[in-house]
Amino acid sequence: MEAEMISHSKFEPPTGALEKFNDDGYLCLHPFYDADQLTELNDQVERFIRDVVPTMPQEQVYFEDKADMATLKQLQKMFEFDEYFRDLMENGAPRRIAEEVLQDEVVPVNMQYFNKPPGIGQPTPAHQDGYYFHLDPCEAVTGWLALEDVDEETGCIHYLRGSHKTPRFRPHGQSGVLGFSQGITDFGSPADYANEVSFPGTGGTFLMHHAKTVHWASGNTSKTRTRKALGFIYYAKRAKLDHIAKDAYQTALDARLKITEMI
Ligand SMILES: O=C(O)CCC(=O)C(=O)O
Repeated sequence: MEAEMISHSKFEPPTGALEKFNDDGYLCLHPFYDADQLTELNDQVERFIRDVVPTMPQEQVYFEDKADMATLKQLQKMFEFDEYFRDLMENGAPRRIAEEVLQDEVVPVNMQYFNKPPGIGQPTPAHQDGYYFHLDPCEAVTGWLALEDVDEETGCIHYLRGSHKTPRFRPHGQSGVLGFSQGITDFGSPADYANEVSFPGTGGTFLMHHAKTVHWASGNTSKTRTRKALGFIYYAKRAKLDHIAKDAYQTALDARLKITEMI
């Protein structure tokens, strides 16, 4: 099925996007999708949750409370289960921006749904995505699309400007947070907060960050509002995946989540 209103072919990244991305380690584009497009996207997400999620393996569906289906917090690999989201991932504007900022062809790797349910949505620990991508060189991006208005109360994204420029990853360790299993263990110094930028915004706002950019979000303390978003992960073609390290990491993670009964 073709996306109905999401225009794919016409999109061109704005002038200066590459320079800004290279300087800061992220981009913020808004409004990226207008109100009609956002309605379409939200309708499709609702359909996916109703019709497709029940057919997905449990490793790819995370709940804050797995006894309560209303607390759905994260979905993995949406584009592998559904034509609409495959088309969006493979042919949509996020891919065009990824190609521009990585200056390469890209490989679509993961499309995720992120929700922080009201009152119980947990914080996203500070992390660098590349730490668990296992790429050499670490050339990859994550796009993040707000499906609704987001602010500090519901848990907007925070970036550490320029943090993608450091040659090594920060030390990471198990965070205990389902869906964000690794967090930076020495995060939180005044130097960390000196370059902090946060992105409250309206639904349709689109962010993209480099795989080395440090980012985090607080939990959702609103009693009534959700915080729904889509994530788009693309690897640069020149980035080589260490399959052995990646598979070992994924197998250990899935086993740990099952043992601890988190999934
Ligand atoms: O949605 C969030 O809170 C965090 C998303 C994230 O860490 C990512 O897309 O890399």
